Amino acid sequence: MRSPETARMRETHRRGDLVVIANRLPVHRASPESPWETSPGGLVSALMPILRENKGVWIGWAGSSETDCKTFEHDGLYNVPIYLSNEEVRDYYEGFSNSTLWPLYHDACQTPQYERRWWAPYVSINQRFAEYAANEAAPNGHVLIQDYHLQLVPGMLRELRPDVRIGFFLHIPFPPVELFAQLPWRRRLLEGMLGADVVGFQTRHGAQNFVRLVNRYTSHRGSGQAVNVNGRRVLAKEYPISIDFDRIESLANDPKIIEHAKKIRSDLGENRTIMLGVDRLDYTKGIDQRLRAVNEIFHKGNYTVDDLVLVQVSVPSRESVDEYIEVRDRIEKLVGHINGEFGTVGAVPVHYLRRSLPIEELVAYYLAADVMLVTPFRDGMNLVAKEYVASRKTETGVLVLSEFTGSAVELDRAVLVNPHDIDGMAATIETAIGMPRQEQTRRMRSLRQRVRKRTVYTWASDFTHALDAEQPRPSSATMQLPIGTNPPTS
Ligand code: GDG
Repeated sequence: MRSPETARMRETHRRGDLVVIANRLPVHRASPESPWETSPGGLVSALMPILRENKGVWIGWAGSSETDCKTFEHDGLYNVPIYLSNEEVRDYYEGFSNSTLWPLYHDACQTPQYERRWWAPYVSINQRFAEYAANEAAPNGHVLIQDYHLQLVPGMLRELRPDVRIGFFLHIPFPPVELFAQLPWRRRLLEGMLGADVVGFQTRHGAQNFVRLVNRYTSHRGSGQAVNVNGRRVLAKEYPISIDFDRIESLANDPKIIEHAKKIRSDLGENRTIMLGVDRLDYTKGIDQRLRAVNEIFHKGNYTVDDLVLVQVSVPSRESVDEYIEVRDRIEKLVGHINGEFGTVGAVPVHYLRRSLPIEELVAYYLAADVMLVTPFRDGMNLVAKEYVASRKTETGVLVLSEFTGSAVELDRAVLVNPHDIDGMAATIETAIGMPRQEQTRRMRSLRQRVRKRTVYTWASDFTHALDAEQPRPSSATMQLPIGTNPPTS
């Protein structure tokens, strides 16, 4: 039963008109006694603004240390935590989501593991999320399901609640037929996604791959952006995600942050060119190749440690997955190698910060950086690239961007690189370092126009409008869940 407090909050907030389901809640806390804090990360950065405005509900896992699953409000948003046991985290999250799907969808840049024992937990956790959502969504409400961890939820939720509008958005790339075909569970995943009214991707390529795969591996037929699922139309389309441009720009205008940026510059050396990398510590982000390219630049000898410095901010991520431990070791060895070889007493070529920084500090680094290095092997979008651009009100600075990011589609005036080509990348970074001010401005002005024009608000409004535009669902009232399946929400 709901507590009177929960019922009151639900009434005042018109709770459940917009429900977001994601693997993680958008908040975390150090211990059950500590206060909740908003978490960093692309998904959270992208969705918080719309939810705050719509007083939404967010359903997600609260993290391993949270066993007491009660609904709570934080920062204007209802959080509905889902409990996962240690074994479920191992199999559904670290296993199927992050050791099968994540590497496969990122061009198999690490070998995907196809462990049969991870599939059943993936199915049952998806079912749990679907049941929570069925319980939380208001009649005819909107449910936005996020990302690769939850690809079966659209189909499962449609079974439970045919009245709600279901949107599914994939934040990571959707792979081409030849790669997806490897998956032993390919048909089930495609059919799960087809439970949505709108299936959104970061790029047109992703949407096209999806329709091709549906035609090849399911009994349904699609053409262009539409798939016919037993007479129901499913829209498969690109909705490139973005950032809150005004928020980043106003941080970049904040005198305290500008002061902080000046301090960073004077600490690092006024005459040095500052290069910056900001990433989750993930093997897809190409941090090791970036370091190899920087190593190559110092080797070539056109620049010394007195001319050039790289600040690499790496936010720890998925630290219990083996491949993440390995990439961290590789990166830390490379940093040690470069600093050992090219550093002097009092100056090192690479400053490596393995921690999450407050957004204000991050923007101070964006302001201080002359050259921003965003070099993933594959990335759904990459919001860091867009945040750098939004911070550069002076229209100076150079964005070096991997052509394998979703952002490269819109940000084609960046300096594009192939992260697999270390020599090419080193040469291109040297060009960026030496780029005349006029050329920097020409490019940055155009990049800023692009990012300003399509913000996270545009993304949210395009996606939810598409959801509204799809044919109306049968107007039945909320379906009752079978007795015994109602999850404990309060
Ligand atoms: C996935 C997809 C897609 C980073 N360090 C700190 C910090 N961040 C924030 C950045 C940015 C976000 O995290 C990172 O976003 P990305 O887009 O680069 O990457 P993923 O986390 O991999 O996100 C990606 C995204 O979803 C959205 O759809 O673009 O392709 O992989 O907003 O600012 N924030 C703070 N401190 C840090 O140290 N506060």
